Amino acid sequence: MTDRTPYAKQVLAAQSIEMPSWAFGNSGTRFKVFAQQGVPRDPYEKLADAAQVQRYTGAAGSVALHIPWDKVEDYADLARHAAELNVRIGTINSNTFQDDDYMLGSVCHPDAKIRRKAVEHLLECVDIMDATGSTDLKLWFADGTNYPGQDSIAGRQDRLAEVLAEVYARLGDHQRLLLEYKLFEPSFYTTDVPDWGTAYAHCLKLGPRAQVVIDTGHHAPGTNIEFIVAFLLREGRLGGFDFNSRFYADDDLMVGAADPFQLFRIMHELALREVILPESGIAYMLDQCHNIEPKIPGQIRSIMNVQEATAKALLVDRDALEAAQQAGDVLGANAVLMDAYNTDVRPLLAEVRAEQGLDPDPLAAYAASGYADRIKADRVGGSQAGWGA
Ligand code: LRH
Ligand code: MN
Ligand code: MN
Repeated sequence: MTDRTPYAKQVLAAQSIEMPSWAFGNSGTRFKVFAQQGVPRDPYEKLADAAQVQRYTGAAGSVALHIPWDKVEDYADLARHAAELNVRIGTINSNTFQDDDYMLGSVCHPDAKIRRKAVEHLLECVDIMDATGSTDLKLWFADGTNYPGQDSIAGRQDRLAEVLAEVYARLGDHQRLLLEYKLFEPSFYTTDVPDWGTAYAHCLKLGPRAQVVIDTGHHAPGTNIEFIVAFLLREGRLGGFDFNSRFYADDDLMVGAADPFQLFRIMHELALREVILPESGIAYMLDQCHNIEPKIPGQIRSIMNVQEATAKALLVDRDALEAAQQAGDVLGANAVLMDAYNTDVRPLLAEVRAEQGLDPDPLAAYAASGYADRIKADRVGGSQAGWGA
């Protein structure tokens, strides 16, 4: 049996997961946003909090922005601030779902004037990418309908295709368009980008720099997400992930909290193809809200959960797996996977951290730092993540 530990350690030391700026602001459900003390008052402070996660995990090197939640005067200055804090600005997420104008949709709206407004916003997001050095534009559309007959299903696809083509044409050669799908919500009858197939078909028409984003909370119960991962990877159209976990719908809970085995199965498909590291071009992001738990520790825990699933996936004995598969040894092949999943990788990750000069226990180190008390004292009147704003 090959000792996969040195290889796993090497990959884990270089892994980087992107944090969402919105994880650091107040958030909640449509019933209530619970305000926590010390939350950031502006995007600069969100980056400062994100930098704490990077400081204690060493595996969270970038922060996704959401526009206009993270609107600032000078985006180049925000990027400089990020660099000083040892983080980078990552994906730029557009927001065409919170204006009254978008009641009947944004890029699929029947009225060309509303579609134009949405396109202008998306183009502004590309300007922000230019200013911050971000390479990825992430599009999620809340567009859809609530009632049969409300609008033309096919007509809405035509409008969507037209808008996507205009935005794609504006991208630089080094920039990508990442299209995210979601089964339902806020629309309940039709959703204009409801699944990976629809997203994939639009991306194919656009060109190679259009790729699909998998938000792990955006599927019907029981969906085999690792199949989608394997398929899109094979086609070169897997752009990235919005990691989170769900018990029911789009719960946005901490990744790996609800179903760590599913996260492992996803990471296994990625580990097999050796696309865990940033050079692979796959954007590994968290898309979560910490409604009732403290936010910085919530992000630290999430990063650790991804690291644990990754470590287990990297430990899968691929030679033994392949041999069992070739031999038609169903139970043997399954056992190889389960052996890796059932390994306690926490000591291995503690070693990886210690070798990087980090505390082996990121949560304890953060708790001991006194940062949480400092921000509670210093910041009064923090802002909301955007949800319920
Ligand atoms: C939509 C979504 C999308 C948004 C984010 C805040 O449910 O997953 O990625 O940008 O939540
Ligand atoms: Mn998402
Ligand atoms: Mn979501």
